[in-house]
Amino acid sequence: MKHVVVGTAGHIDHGKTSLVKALTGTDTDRLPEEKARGITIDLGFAFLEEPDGLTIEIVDVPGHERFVKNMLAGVGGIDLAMLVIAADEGVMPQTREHLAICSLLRIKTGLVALTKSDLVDADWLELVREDITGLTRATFLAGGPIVPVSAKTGQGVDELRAALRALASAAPPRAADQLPRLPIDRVFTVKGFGTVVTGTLAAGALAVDDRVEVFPRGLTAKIRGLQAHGRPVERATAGQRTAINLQGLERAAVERGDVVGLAGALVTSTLVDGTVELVPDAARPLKSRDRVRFHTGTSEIMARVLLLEGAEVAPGGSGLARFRLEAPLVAPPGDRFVIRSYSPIVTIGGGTLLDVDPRVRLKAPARLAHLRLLARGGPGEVVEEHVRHVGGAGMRLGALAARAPFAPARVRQLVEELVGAGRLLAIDRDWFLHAESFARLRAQAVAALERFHRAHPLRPGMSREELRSRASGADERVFAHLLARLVEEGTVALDRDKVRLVAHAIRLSDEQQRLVDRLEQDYLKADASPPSPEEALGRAGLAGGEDHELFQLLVDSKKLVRVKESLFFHSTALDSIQERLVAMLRERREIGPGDIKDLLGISRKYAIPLLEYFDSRRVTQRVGERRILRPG
Ligand SMILES: Nc1nc2c(ncn2[C@@H]2O[C@H](COP(=O)(O)OP(=O)(O)OP(=O)(O)O)[C@@H](O)[C@H]2O)c(=O)[nH]1
Ligand SMILES: [Mg+2]
Repeated sequence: MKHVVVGTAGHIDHGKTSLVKALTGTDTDRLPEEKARGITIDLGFAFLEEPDGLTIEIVDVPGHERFVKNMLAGVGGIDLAMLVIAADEGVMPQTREHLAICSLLRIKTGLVALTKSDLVDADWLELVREDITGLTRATFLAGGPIVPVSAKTGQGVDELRAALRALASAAPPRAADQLPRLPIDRVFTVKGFGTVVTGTLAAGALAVDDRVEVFPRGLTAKIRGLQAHGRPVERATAGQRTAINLQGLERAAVERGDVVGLAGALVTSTLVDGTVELVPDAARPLKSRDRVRFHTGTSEIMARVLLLEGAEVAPGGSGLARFRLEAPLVAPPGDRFVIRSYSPIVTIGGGTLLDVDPRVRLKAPARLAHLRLLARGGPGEVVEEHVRHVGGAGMRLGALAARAPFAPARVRQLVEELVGAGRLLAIDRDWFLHAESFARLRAQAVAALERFHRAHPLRPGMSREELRSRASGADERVFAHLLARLVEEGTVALDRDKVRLVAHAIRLSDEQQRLVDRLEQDYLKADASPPSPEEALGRAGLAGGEDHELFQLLVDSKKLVRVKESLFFHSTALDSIQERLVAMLRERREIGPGDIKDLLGISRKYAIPLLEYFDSRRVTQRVGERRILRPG
């Protein structure tokens, strides 16, 4: 089963709708106003089912210059163009504009239907044919079929159908493995069913019961039913005209231009970067700050241009540009867009989306390098560039798939290759960091540790949390990964929550060593009645409290143990106190605070904190006011 979408194009009244009717039997002008005025206003849809499983979907567009906006919504999703030119009038303004639009959208193939041929003679037909050859010379229609036809007499209709079939058969099939995306072109309600949206499924596949989202509105819904050509189907694939019945969604909440995709899968953005090119016959150059109408898919959004490579783009020229959109855009990278000037409303150019979620603050040269790589790089380079671009935060696979112009499975494959080549680093199964970002984080961490050691030569290391915020503010998972790597390679050592460079060693001057020894001796001698840090430091001729770096040195090396608040004991003293306490408890089974006072010859000031300390160390257990040895 292959679906190929054909879009009509051409000047008003040149016979597009009549030709679609002659080909398919369907009158695509449905609106009463269309019937009354004899012109097409909005998109119409018909199809041809060929015996070999080929379906040719036809989107009929209006030719009136006031409805080019609708025409753009229709041709956004087509595979081939049928440019309809009336033989009696020949090439007219919208013939040119529609052809330019199809060219800007990079439609690859198509033909010219030289219609109303019943109204002219053979000589005239030949003249018009020459004109058309001139018109299409440098376009995708160059050398393509020009089929004289008449919707009135039926002459040439079979030849036209055959030519369409040949082109459709040769058109490359659309990839069904891409993220599904259906730009909505119509919304209506069906009694008893609720909201139905229709559009051409631009990529991927959708199935009944899929959880979808209407972007950019953030509305989620379940697909209750799918229809193609008025028949229910379980699954719709790229290229198919599809009607989706959305469960639990208000009709009023959805509009043409919105996009149906899998919940959470697509990027919504008001800032996009891409290439831009101007049609050769544009009336004036494109300048930064110009306000334009930006068309992709079925949407039209007002936007301001910011040119990134010079002050202006001349007619026929091109460059890189940023568009600041006045409403959120939902379009995949790689998509083509068309721009029309704000006033007069004429098509002036188009381009390719390169980055649909660009970083706002980035120096101009870096931004240009980034976009040039996205424009010209191979698939692996493009994927790598996206991950490199986000820096130390790394990127989730889902986010990457929405920002890179490849199918999700292909993105995963490319990422895995890059991990294998050491260009990317896997934080987990679907979270990746660029090797350069990782190297930068690593350098920041090492530099922060060096600075810390220089500023605090007597401290054993930096707190892990402080390092994380100083070094980069890296995400906890990324930071854990970084630390593990640094430990593994032998650069840093981790002692509980303290991180230090392995190369760092505490070196004391003779004087510092003498003072530390003196402090330690003081605590050793004091045994079970230790001084306060202030007292001990004072006796050594130093000012300060427990934060004093020489004092901390004894705490860090575990020679002094904090029993409570600023009450420290020498560890040797504490061991001996514990031994004596345990011995006494073995003998007496239970003791009160007075007993320990007597045992150690200390005041209540020390006795109570010591007992609580041993309780917390699970040596003793409190029973009322008394202690017993903790069983086990
Ligand atoms: N003699 C003759 N008249 C035709 C032919 N095809 C269309 N017409 C007439 O041309 C007029 C316009 O035809 P449409 O098919 O509505 O033209 P259109 O291109 O769809 O017009 P828009 O959608 O408004 O741009 C109608 O009056 C048709 O009857 C043809 O092959 N021969
Ligand atoms: Mg029409």
